[in-house]
Amino acid sequence: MASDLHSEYPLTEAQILEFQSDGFVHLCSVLSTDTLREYEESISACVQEHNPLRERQIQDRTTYELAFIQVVNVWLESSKVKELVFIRRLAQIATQLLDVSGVRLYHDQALFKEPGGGLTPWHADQYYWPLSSRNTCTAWIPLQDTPPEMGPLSFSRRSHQYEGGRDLVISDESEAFLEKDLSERGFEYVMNGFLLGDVSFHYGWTYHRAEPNRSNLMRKAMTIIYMDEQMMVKESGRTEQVTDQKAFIPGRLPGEPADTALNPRLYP
Ligand SMILES: O=C(O)CCC(=O)C(=O)O
Repeated sequence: MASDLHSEYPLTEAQILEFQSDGFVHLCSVLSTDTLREYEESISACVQEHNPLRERQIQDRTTYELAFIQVVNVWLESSKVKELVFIRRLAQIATQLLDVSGVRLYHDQALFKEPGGGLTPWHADQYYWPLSSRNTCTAWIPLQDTPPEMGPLSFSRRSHQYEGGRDLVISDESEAFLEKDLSERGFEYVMNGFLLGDVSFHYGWTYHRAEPNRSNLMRKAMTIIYMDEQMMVKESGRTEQVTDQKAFIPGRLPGEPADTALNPRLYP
């Protein structure tokens, strides 16, 4: 097992402040290329086995389905992938960025954008989450170098402070509304390529998107979603949040801790 899975990554005060004020941070050389090559194979095998779009012809797909192949809680499918999701270094970074005492897993997802795959529309993840506070973040881990033409994750700087559009599901409508609204309000669009080993972290309320994959290679990314270890389940009438609650915090009711067997504490 690679040593970077368990040692800590020294974050500077400036990087923590950048995350908290911009809503995201792009960190370089967080994981070694050897580590990622080792895990890429296991994640790809799980995506191939559980690909929910296998039977869906391109012309029949929705915008969401054209954006990526999505497989959730991959750690439950493979002990190898579980090693990566439980990686101490990433959970330590999430804990420090969120400035909390520790973090639990909300869930993980592999997001593979196919060659020629469409854009990921503007959205904020927390729209979907029945969670009581904003202390959540996602680590976006590309599994190969991801230059702009492959559709790296991109962000709207400081948009986690902005509440407009928070009732929009990922869709053509969220893309059209937020593209115009965020730019008219002066939020800066930040799109940079990633090298293998780079990892970005963004708050659950930070608006983000990804360009289409214009290359002829699969854009493979693994994501790990962390939440404050003190997180509670929030009362919600939103269908997507009720669905998420059943899938990712099964058996817990609003007002109870989000600490089921699917939400192990990953740090400290
Ligand atoms: O990988 C993508 O295209 C989108 C990823 C995303 O929305 C996320 O990780 O929150």
